[in-house]
Amino acid sequence: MRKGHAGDTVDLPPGLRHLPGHLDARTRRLLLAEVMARVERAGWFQPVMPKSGRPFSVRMCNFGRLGWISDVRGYRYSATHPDSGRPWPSIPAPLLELWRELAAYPHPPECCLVNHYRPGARLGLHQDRDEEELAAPILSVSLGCAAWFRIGGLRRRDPARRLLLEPGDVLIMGGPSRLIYHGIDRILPGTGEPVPGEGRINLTLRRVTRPAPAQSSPPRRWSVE
Ligand code: MD6
Ligand code: FE
Repeated sequence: MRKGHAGDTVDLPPGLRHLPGHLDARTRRLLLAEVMARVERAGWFQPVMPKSGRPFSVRMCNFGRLGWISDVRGYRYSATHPDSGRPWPSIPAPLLELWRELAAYPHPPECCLVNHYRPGARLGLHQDRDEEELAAPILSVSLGCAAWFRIGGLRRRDPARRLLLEPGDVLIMGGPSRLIYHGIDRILPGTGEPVPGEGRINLTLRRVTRPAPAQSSPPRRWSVE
C-alpha cells in the first residue's frame, strides 16, 4: 500500500487508481448522450454464464472493434453483436481522450464494454483476463447511481475491501493490479444522476490484442538513395 498520485484515494494497492469525480456534470451528460445513442442503435444483449446458461443480472453492449461477450460456449471477444450479427458502434471520442490522458499505454483501446445495472443487479467477483495484452490497464468510468465496488487480491480467496464508486469516478486497474479480483456488490438506486432505464452504467475500456512491435527503420547503408 502506498500513497498514489495527487487526488487519488489513498491506500489502494499499487497499480489501482481511483479518481473520484474525474468527469464533471456537463462532461457526464454529454458522454451519457453519446453512449445511449449508440446503445439504442446496437441494442443491449443478455450475457449468460458459460455452461449453466444462467443469465447475468447485468445487461451489456460494446463499442469498438471488439466486444466482450459471454454465452454457453464461454467468455470471449467478438467483432459482432451476438443478437444482430452487426459490428459494434465506435468508441465515443471523449473516452478515447480519457484513455490517452490516463492509461499510460501507447496504443488505443479496442473495446468499451457497457454494463447496465438495474436495481438489484450485481457483478460477481472476477478477474479480467480474456485480453491477450495484459500490459495495458483497464480503465472504467461510472455513470448513474453509486455502487459498492469490491476489491480483492490476486487470488480469489484474498481478503477484500470495498470502495464506493460514484458518477464521474474513473478507476484504472493496471500494472501489479491488472489481474486482481473485483466485482460489484450492490448498487445504490436513487443516488447520483438518472440514466435511461434507471440504475447504473459502467464503461470499461480495454486493449485486447497485443500490438506488433514497432518496425525500426532499416540501417542507413541498406537504404536506396
Ligand atoms: C463495474 N467494473 O464497475 C464493474 N473491471 O460495474 C469492472 O468489472 C472493472 O471497473 C476492470 C477494471 C475496472 C472495472
Ligand atoms: Fe472487471
